[in-house]
Amino acid sequence: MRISKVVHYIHILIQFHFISIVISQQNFTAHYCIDTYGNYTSTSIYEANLNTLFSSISSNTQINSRFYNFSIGEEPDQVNGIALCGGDLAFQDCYKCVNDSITMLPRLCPTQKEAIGWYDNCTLRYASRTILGSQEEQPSLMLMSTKKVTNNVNQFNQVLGTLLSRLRNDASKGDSQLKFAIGNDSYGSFGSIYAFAQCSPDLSQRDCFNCIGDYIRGMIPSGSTNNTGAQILGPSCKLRYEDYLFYNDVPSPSSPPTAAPSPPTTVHSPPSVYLVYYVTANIIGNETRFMELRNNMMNDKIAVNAALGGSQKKFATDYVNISAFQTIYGLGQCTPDLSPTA
Ligand SMILES: *[C@@H]1O[C@H](CO)[C@@H](O)[C@H](O)[C@H]1NC(C)=O
Ligand SMILES: *[C@@H]1O[C@H](CO)[C@@H](O)[C@H](O)[C@H]1NC(C)=O
Ligand SMILES: *[C@@H]1O[C@H](CO)[C@@H](O)[C@H](O)[C@H]1NC(C)=O
Ligand SMILES: *[C@@H]1O[C@H](CO)[C@@H](O)[C@H](O)[C@H]1NC(C)=O
Ligand SMILES: *[C@@H]1O[C@H](CO)[C@@H](O)[C@H](O)[C@H]1NC(C)=O
Ligand SMILES: *[C@@H]1O[C@H](CO)[C@@H](O)[C@H](O)[C@H]1NC(C)=O
Ligand SMILES: *[C@@H]1O[C@H](CO)[C@@H](O)[C@H](O)[C@H]1NC(C)=O
Ligand SMILES: *[C@@H]1O[C@H](CO)[C@@H](O)[C@H](O)[C@H]1NC(C)=O
Ligand SMILES: CC(=O)N[C@H]1CO[C@H](CO)[C@@H](O)[C@@H]1O
Repeated sequence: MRISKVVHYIHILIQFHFISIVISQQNFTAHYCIDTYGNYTSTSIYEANLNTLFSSISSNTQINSRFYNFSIGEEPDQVNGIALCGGDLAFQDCYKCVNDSITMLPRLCPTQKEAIGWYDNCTLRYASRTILGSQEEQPSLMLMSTKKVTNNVNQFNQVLGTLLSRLRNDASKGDSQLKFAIGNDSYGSFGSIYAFAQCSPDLSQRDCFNCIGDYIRGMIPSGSTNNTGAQILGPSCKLRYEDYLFYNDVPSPSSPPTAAPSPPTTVHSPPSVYLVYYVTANIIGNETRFMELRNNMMNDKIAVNAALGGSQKKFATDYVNISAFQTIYGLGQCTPDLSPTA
């Protein structure tokens, strides 16, 4: 899990009352346990169906896929699931990630009929309702590098914008097994941008295009950014860019061939400090005000208070009420050996 190499985090958590969220520290990058569509008990048919499904996956050692779509049982106890790996991932890494997911997710969400978990390498979702083919942009989370582009910000944004819209086009033109694109470009002599876009391949071309488009706008709200990296993880699509090579640089990602390829070589530079935003639903009301409240809390209160911590603890939490029913929760932490300005 690449994100586990991130030593310093700032988390923001926006919590709605109808959904329960747990941040997993060591395993998933994040996961959501969703009880909106019901709960199950430990002797229910739903649980039996879930277990049937999991054992059919974990006992299968012949999987040549990066997209798992499954459905077990009859309504109202039907379990529908989708697991999706990065198009740059070798099949054996994909299988391992899916196998890890089916172990972890029901453990973390032992009663909720619906759940979603993201690893860097794969996403697992299951639900009692039909999820195949439907474009869903929430729950999602955004992670943003706190490292800033300081030179040629305009050129950076121009190159980034062009690269992301190219990947949006390329990914949405994929087939029913793979909707995925990676690419890189450089801005002048200043640096490189590497980017990754992927949709669940059961999405239509149009839905994929829209999903990635909305995430591009979420990532670059006013059409301009100075973050050197960011990513948005969602149920139906995933978008990420960094100033270092973070994916497996496969020459021509295509539909899975019949034989599993050997694992591609990977270069991972250590990521920098990350801001993490968890968003469980579309922002209700004034988005500008939301961003303002969020940024003020993170930059003025949490970052400052965490930095003021001693050599044993650099940690701060805070929250701000947006309205009577919507609250932003924030958490910031550095390893305590860092200097306050780092
Ligand atoms: C994720 O995939 C990479 C290859 O891209 C692999 O090296 C790594 O071990 C995988 N991570 C986990 C937690 O399986
Ligand atoms: C599921 O259980 C939680 C508490 O365990 C409860 O708050 C929630 O309302 C339940 N959901 C449904 C749809 O019954
Ligand atoms: C899948 O996960 C199970 C449970 O964690 C483990 O026992 C099994 O060895 C895993 N299978 C593979 C092929 O990794
Ligand atoms: C894209 O990345 C590859 C591999 O790191 C590198 O060889 C190539 O020069 C890069 N291209 C641009 C335009 O940055
Ligand atoms: C999902 O699985 C069902 C049943 O196995 C299959 O008929 C269907 O074609 C699959 N859909 C996709 C998009 O792979
Ligand atoms: C990055 O952009 C923000 C908002 O536009 C601005 O307030 C900040 O000063 C910029 N940071 C750097 C290092 O340029
Ligand atoms: C949204 O919030 C911003 C900043 O608080 C404010 O300037 C703007 O007028 C608000 N827009 C609406 C439609 O209320
Ligand atoms: C925020 O809302 C909660 C619950 O609605 C309330 O208890 C708390 O006092 C509010 N805090 C502030 C700072 O307004
Ligand atoms: C691979 C890994 O990090 N597994 C951890 C998942 O989380 C549990 C409980 O927090 C740990 O015990 C595992 O070691």
